Amino acid sequence: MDGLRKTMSKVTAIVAVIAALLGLVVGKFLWGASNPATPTAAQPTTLSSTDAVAPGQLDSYYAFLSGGQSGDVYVYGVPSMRLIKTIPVFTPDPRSGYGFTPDTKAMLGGYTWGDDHHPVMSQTNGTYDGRWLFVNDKANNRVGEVDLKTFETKQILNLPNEIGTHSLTITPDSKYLFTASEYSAPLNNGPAQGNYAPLNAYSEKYFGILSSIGLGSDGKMNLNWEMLTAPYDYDLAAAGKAVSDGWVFVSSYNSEEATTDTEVNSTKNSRDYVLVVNYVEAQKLVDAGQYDFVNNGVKMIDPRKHPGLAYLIPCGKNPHGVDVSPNGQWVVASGKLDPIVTVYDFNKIKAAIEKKDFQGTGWGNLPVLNYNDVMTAEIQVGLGPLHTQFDDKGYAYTSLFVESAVTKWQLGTWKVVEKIPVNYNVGHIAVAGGDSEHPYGQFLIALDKMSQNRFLPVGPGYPVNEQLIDISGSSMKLLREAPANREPHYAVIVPANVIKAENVYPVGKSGNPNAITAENQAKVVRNGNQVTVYMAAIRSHFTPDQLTVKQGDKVTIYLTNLEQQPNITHGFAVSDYNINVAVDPGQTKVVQFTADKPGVFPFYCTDFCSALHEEMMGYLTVQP
Ligand code: K7E
Ligand code: CUA
Ligand code: CA
Repeated sequence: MDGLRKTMSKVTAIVAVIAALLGLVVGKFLWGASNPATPTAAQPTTLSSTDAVAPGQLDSYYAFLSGGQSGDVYVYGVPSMRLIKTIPVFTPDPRSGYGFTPDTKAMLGGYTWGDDHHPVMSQTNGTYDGRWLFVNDKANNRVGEVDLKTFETKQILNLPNEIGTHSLTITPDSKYLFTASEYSAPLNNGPAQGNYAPLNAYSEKYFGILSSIGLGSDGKMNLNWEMLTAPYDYDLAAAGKAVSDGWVFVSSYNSEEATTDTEVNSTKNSRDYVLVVNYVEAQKLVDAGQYDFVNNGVKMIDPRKHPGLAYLIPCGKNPHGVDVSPNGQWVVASGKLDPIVTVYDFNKIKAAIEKKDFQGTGWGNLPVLNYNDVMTAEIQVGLGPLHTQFDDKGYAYTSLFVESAVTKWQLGTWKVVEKIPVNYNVGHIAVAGGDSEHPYGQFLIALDKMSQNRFLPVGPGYPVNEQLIDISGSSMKLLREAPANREPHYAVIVPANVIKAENVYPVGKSGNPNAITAENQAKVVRNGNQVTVYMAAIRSHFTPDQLTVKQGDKVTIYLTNLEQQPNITHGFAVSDYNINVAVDPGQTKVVQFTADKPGVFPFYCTDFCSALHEEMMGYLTVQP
C-alpha cells in the first residue's frame, strides 16, 4: 500500500513537472519569449483610398457605435473598421455572462433587450475624456453607462416618467446628461402605477418629459428632475456649449399631437418646434425646493408655472435632429421633409428672450420666438436632411437620408461645398469629436440604414452599411465600409490615446468583498441549505474542483480569476444548468443557482486559456 502511494505521488510529481513545463512552453508560445513587438499606430494623415491598417498595426481611433435593437455598444478600430469588441449594455451576453450573474441580472431589471441609439462620451472642458460612455434605451426608458477602463457596463438608470427615451446629450463639464421622451404619456404611467388616460385626452393628460441626470465625479448617475413638455414627439436633444452653455435644445416633430396615422397626421403643420430650456435656472428652482410635485419619486417641474425656463422656436417640418456647433453659437435643425437645414444664432435667441421678442405663445403659453429674428441661414443641403456634425476646420456635414449622400457646408458663409454619395440611405453621421467643443475631424463614418449590392447575399434580411469617409483633405473620400447586423444609430469617435483601458483587475483591489487573493483561501461554507463557494480559477484548474451539494441547495459561487497576466480570461460553465460567465484576470464574479436537478454535472472553463484548457474542469454532484 505504502509503495503504491509512493509510486502514485511520484507520478503526480512527474505530471506536475510536465504540466509546469507545458505551461512554460505554452506561455512562450502565447506571449513570446520576450515582449512582443510593440505595434505602432497607423498614420492616418497619409491615408489614401488604397491604404489599410496593416496586420500588426494598431488603429489610430476608436469608434463606439450604438447597437440599436441589439442593445449593445460595439467598438471599431478606425480607419480599419475592424470590430474589436461588443459591450453588452441592455442585453444579456452569454460570452461574458453579463445578465447571467445576480448583480448584472438585477441591473437589467428583467428586460432582455434594449434599443440604444445615442452614445455620448464624458467630457472635460468640452473635450472627450475617455472615462465613461453613456447610451439611451428607447424601448425601456433607460440610460446605460459603460466604464471605459474595463469596457463593462457599470450602471443602468431607469427614467420612471419618460416613455421612449430617445435623445441623450451631455454637458461640456459632464455634470449633467439630458434625455427626452420620443413619446408622450399620462403621468404615473410607470409600470407599478398603471395610471391610464384615454388617447382622446391626449392634449390635456399626456406629457413629454425632459429628464436631467446628474453625474457624480465617480461617474454615478442620479436622476435630478424631470420637466413636463408639450405632448409632441421629441427626436433629439443637444446640450449647449461655450456661449450656449447652460441651455439644452430639443427638436420635436409632432406639434400636431397626432395619435393615429401619425405618418400623415404629424406632417400637417408647415413648422414644428425646437424646445429651448434653461437648465441652470431649472436646477436652481429644484435646489431651492420649488419643484411643482413628485411623480414616481421624481421631482417634477411644470414650466408653464415658471416663466423663463422654456421657449419654443419654429423649425422645418418634422425635424430629425438638432445639433450645436463647437463654438456653441450655431444651433442647427434639419426638417426631414424640408430640403434645408436651419441655422439659428444663439446670440439672437438670447437677445430675443431678453427683449421678450416673441411671435406668440405655444403649448401652455410658452413663448414662441420669432423665427426670422433668430434664424441666420437656411441652407439648401439636399433631400431628407437628418443629422449634422462638425469638423476642426469650420465645416459642417449633414446626412441626407432621401438622397443617400453627405453634404459638406461651411459655417459662416453657409455655402454647400461638396456632396458625397453613400450606399445607402444614411441616418446619422459621426465625425471624430464631432459633437464636442473640439472636433478632431479627419474621419467621418456614415451610418447607412441599408446596403445595396455591397455584400454577399445573406437572405432577405440585409446588413446595414457603415462607410468610412476621409474628410481631412479638400474633398471627401470614401475609404472603406463594414456591414453590421444591427442598427447603429450613432457613434462616438475618439483618438486612441483618449482611452485608457486597463488590462487586468489588480488582485486584492477589485473592491469585491467576496474576492479571494490566493488559492489557499478557496473554501466551501455551508449554512443549512445555503452553500457558499469561494472558488479560484488559475491555469489550468478550479479550486475546489469537486462540489458536492444536496438537491434543493442554494449555491452561490464567488469565482475569482487569480491570474495577473493580461489576456488570461477563464470561463465557468455548468452543464445543464444554463450557466456561463467569463472572468477576466483579477476579476471576481458571482454565480448563483438552486441545485434543483440531481445528478453529476461537469463544470468547465469556456475560454481557451492554455494548452490544458480542456483539463480545466470539475464536477458538481447533486445528491438526490
Ligand atoms: Cu436613428 Cu438619432 Cu434614433 Cu436619427 S436616430 S438616424
Ligand atoms: Cu481556463 Cu480555459
Ligand atoms: Ca410635424
